[in-house]
Amino acid sequence: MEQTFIMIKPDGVQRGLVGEIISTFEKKGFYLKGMKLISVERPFAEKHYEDLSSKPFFEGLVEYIISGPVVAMVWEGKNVVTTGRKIIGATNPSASDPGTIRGSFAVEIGRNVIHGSDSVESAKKEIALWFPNGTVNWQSSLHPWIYE
Ligand code: IDP
Ligand code: MG
Repeated sequence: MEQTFIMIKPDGVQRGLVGEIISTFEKKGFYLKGMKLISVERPFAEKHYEDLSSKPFFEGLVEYIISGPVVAMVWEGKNVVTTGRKIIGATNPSASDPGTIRGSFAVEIGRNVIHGSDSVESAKKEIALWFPNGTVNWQSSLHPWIYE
């Protein structure tokens, strides 16, 4: 089944939003397949955001991601990449719909609380980068109550 990489950024951790964010994905019916609290070094953050290295905000973005611990997670489920992005909301919280994570909990684009992979391909890349030793293979006993 499809997987996505979700990261609660340092502001989300500092602000005590970890539980609520995990709960949102759990209650939706997605399965947690990997999770760790980790402080990343600058070169790792630069690698994660390498596609944005030419952007004027790149330096600030890297500073932001290394400013404190983050929660890195792998979530699995049908259409989890696209649906995960909908749950997260638009990049700029000013444009994020109410009820989305960014729409509910964030104000500024540079403090937008959470990351989610933007495609199945980048999810695979990001999961390999953040979880080089793989993730946990398990299946919820609730599966038939969520999927027909
Ligand atoms: P995404 O997180 O919604 O996928 P991206 O365009 O991939 O958005 O940008 C990655 C992150 O870089 C954003 O979540 C945000 O924290 C930051 N960012 C994006 N655009 C800007 C900007 O114009 N100014 C400051 N930070 C930005
Ligand atoms: Mg992105």
